[in-house]
Amino acid sequence: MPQTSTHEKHGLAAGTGQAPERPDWTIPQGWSDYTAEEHGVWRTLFERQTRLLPGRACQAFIQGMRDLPIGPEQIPDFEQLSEVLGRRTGWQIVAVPGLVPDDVFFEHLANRRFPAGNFIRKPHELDYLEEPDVFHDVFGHVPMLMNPLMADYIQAYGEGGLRAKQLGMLEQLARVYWYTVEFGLVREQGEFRIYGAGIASSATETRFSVEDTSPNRLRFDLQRVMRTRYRIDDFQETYFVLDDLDELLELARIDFASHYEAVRGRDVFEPGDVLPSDTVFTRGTGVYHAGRRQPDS
Ligand code: HBI
Ligand code: FE
Repeated sequence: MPQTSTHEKHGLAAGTGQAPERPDWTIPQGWSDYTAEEHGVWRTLFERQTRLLPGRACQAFIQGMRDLPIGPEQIPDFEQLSEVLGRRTGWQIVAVPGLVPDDVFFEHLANRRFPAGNFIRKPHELDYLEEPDVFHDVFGHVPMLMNPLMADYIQAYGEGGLRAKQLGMLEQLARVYWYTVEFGLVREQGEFRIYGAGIASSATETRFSVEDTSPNRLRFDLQRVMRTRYRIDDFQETYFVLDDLDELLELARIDFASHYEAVRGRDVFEPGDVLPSDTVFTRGTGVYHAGRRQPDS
């Protein structure tokens, strides 16, 4: 299977059966325990992505990366990252063993702590993994956390998470996170640029998301996105595009409650749907996913 999302298990209960030592699920990063092979995996992934991202990732991503103590030589040390990040936007990186339960995740984000997996994928799974590892979490997410707009937006997501759960609208909120923080595109000088971490940490989806003729690229619309299912096991069929990263600030400030009520109980859209009400930047051919569907028997 080609590289896709690194969040295969998003939304599922994490860490089944293993009780965490600390209630917030954090663990020491254990930096000195990384092996030469693990640092080597980081280097391979790092070099591949840093070649691909100029001209495909948005300016904020490139700039954030430049300003961080991240390089090809070794897996970054979370304390060093947190020092630079903290000075810029007040965020910290904390180590976790993998996916953590939703409420634990939200509590961290609401307090400007980004939980990052401390492990790295194996050499034979460079393009596919089930849980977010240190490459996805650090390379994919941390550069955008250097940006004040994203910094506020993800905190607001954490704060909104618990409320969404109480309102029974966690699925709707998770779709917004998915189509922004993980798989978001933004227009810059009339071109599509990546800001989503799930794309930025994937070599194949980096190209697919901005260059391929198969996916739809639609103007981001909050209620539309709340009603749209997503793919967790393959490239997205549709990307939602912001006009500007400033839109994240609006999203961070508005109260989602009235939007939940507006979409509650209404039809849900499939990942590839294009609606008459959509602003369509590119209408996808759908060829990629058509070729991957099981033929009717
Ligand atoms: N845990 N470590 C980690 N990383 C995530 O991105 C994550 C998580 N737990 C739950 C979760 N994401 C999502 O299901 C929520 O955003 C809804
Ligand atoms: Fe992620």
